[in-house]
Amino acid sequence: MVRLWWSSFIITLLLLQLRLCVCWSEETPTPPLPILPLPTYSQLKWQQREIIMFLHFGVNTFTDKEWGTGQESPSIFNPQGLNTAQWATVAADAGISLMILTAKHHDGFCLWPSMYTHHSVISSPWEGGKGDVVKDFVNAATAQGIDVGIYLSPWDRHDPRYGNDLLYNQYYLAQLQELLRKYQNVREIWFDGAKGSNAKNMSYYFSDWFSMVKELQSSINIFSDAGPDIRWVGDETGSAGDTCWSTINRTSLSIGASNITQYLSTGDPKGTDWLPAECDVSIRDGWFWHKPEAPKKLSELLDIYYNSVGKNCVLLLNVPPNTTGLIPDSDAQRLKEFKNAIDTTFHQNLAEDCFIKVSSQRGGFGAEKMLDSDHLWSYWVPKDDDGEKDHWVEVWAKDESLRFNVIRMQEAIGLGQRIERHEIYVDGKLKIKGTTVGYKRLHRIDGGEVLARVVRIRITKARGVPLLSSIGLHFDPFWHSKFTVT
Ligand code: FUL
Repeated sequence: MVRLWWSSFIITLLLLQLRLCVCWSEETPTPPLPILPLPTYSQLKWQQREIIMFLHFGVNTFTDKEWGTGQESPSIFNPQGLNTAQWATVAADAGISLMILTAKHHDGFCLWPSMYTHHSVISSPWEGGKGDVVKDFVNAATAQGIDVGIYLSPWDRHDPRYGNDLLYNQYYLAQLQELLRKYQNVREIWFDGAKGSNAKNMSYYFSDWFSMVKELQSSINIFSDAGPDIRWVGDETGSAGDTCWSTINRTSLSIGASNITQYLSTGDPKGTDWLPAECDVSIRDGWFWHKPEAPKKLSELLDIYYNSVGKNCVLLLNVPPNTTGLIPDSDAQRLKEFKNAIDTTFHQNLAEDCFIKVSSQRGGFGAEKMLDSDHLWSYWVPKDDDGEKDHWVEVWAKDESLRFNVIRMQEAIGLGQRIERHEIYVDGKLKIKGTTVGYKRLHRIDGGEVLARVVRIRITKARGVPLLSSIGLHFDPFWHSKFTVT
């Protein structure tokens, strides 16, 4: 009797488990666990911008200098045709979603009527001392749906308080509060680490500054050599390391230190902080406008794009207004060409018309996820329990061979950056050996275009199971075989 009872008990249990299994298998498959550290919401938004416009404008525009002395008379600041709406139109035409203005550069001259100094537009003849470039800039950008950012140079060669830690930090913090209380929704604030070799000794109270910024605007991204939200890439050529992690150890960084540029450029796979890199470079030689200079050639800008955005970074491209207060036509025109070249190359993804094979896939996260328009939250997940270390994707031409010269890969960085090493084979031949991928990795095929039946992307090393959110095969008509990949 007891045995019979036991048997029916066990059978009931088994049936129950079976029912549970059936129910579970009907549930939507869940995403894999993330691998820390992860980006914040604001960092993700920032990464998707890809290109940001920088505007260096101030007394240097009128003195033909890069670093003002701080002794400039405000009377020289007189941009008679200043038109911030033109800046915003140039940015909008270039597809830019964020513009950052030098509210104050190293010379200390303020482009807004700060109540804490007279060294500003108040003392200039422009608009009879009643003008406010920062206000005009914010209004013009907002009118075009463009977000704004502010550069407030810590190094100040004009203010007499510079060199007195307490007084200058109070002054600097007062101006931060002034700007961030007046202008809501500032998306990026730029803390520059530059300081001349003969500058006065000065300790900046960074912790106070950063806390104050976040108190006033919690969704802002703070840029500096050491973050806390965006890091400098370590050079001003618009170029990231071939390996570029968005992760790094912030404790190894300090603002203004010259011996960390290599670490800034590559990041650190073991880093405990999510701190993606921004590549700042100017469309001209100088940061400020100088009459004899001309904008870079389109091919140079495209090299910069592939070396920054194409290596998991955001490009911060400086386009300086001239003494009239306008972005020169030559630069506006070059920006349009730049946007047009990028659109032409990437609007068509040849992989969309191909057969896609993958090494394995977790239910609900198939290969098709790499071909939709969501490059963050829709992704392919290989099985992680099949003992297979080598995960791969193959793109097979359906009819005619594929003609392309650019390969695009994107990781689902919302769940952490994972890929450490990858290889790309074209018709069985190893064409590319790469390392990190991150938000976006672009490979231009050395030697120009190829015609191929099959492209195989192998992920040979990753932190955990790799997650690809998008892949693409593209044809860049501006990429010629005479160029070599830098
Ligand atoms: C540097 C500054 O010294 C340059 O003048 C420029 O503003 C550049 C973006 O950052 O550190």
